Amino acid sequence: MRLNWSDVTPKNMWLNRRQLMAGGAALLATPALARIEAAKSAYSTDEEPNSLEDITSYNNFYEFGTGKGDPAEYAGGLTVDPWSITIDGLVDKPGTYDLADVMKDQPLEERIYRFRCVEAWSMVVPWIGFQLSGLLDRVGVQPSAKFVAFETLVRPEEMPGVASPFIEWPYREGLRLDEAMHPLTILATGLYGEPMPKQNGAPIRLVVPWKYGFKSIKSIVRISLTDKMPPTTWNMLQPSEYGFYSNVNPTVDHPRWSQASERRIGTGLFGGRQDTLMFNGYEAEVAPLYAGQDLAVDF
Ligand SMILES: Nc1nc2c(c(=O)[nH]1)N[C@H]1C(S)=C(S)[C@@H](COP(=O)(O)O)O[C@H]1N2
Ligand SMILES: [Mo]
Repeated sequence: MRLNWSDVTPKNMWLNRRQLMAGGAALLATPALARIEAAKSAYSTDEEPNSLEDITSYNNFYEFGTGKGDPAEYAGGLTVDPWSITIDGLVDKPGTYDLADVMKDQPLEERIYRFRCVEAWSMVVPWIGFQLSGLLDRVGVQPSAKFVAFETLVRPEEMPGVASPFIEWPYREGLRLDEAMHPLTILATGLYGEPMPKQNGAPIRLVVPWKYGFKSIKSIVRISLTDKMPPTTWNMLQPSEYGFYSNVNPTVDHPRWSQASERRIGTGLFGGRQDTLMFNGYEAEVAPLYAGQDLAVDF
């Protein structure tokens, strides 16, 4: 099932949430919530999603601090409405677009994706989002464009972490154009059928499920089409440890730790350790993107 943003606006969803809190459990099945949960995608894994509690309490979002609990503790003060995204560079229709305009006519789906952090933990997250390709098609990518660069908001008065200069803010990420256009690559605006929690990158963040989690940049305010490989935050910090591609690859270790296995967050005392899959399990879909590349060199 496909949803348009006009069917499920954040306003409706928040309204439903308020009704839900005022009216009790009987209102759980309000139409917008029920419909958004039903929007399952063929790209979803059938693995059990992590709990909302896991997904919203164990985060990396350095704009709010480096601790896993910092985003949940400090992101509450982030203003996410109004929100606009500047789309510029090698596009036919550059401009600064309101979030509602960015999402206009883009079909929303629920995508249950594996998510693998470079720190060797993983989760399964039921995202709500739309394909980045839909937005890029709408703004018109010029033939000379080869890469897409992304930037996160920098708002010191709401983001205590940006006072620390160890990252050269804004947080930046990038994809090759064919990676950006791949149907698995989404801009996510929610999870578990609700608008994106702030600690997870409200109101709109990238999700690239076959790459290490740091590629999935949060709270995006700029998308630029370029003809040169753009600088990216982790590569700028430590190029010998973090490459531009950062595809999940159990055969290419991080210089300081193995990438062969991962700890699934929330799976309890007995186990939770599992083998990491090539391209995080999305090999059939994305391996052709890298035909002819040596992934130990292009890590
Ligand atoms: N702007 C921004 N985006 C970011 C990060 C960050 O610190 N700042 N952390 C990245 C890392 S390392 C990971 S693992 C994921 C975590 O996403 P989650 O908290 O929704 O699980 O966000 C990525 N996106
Ligand atoms: Mo990460």
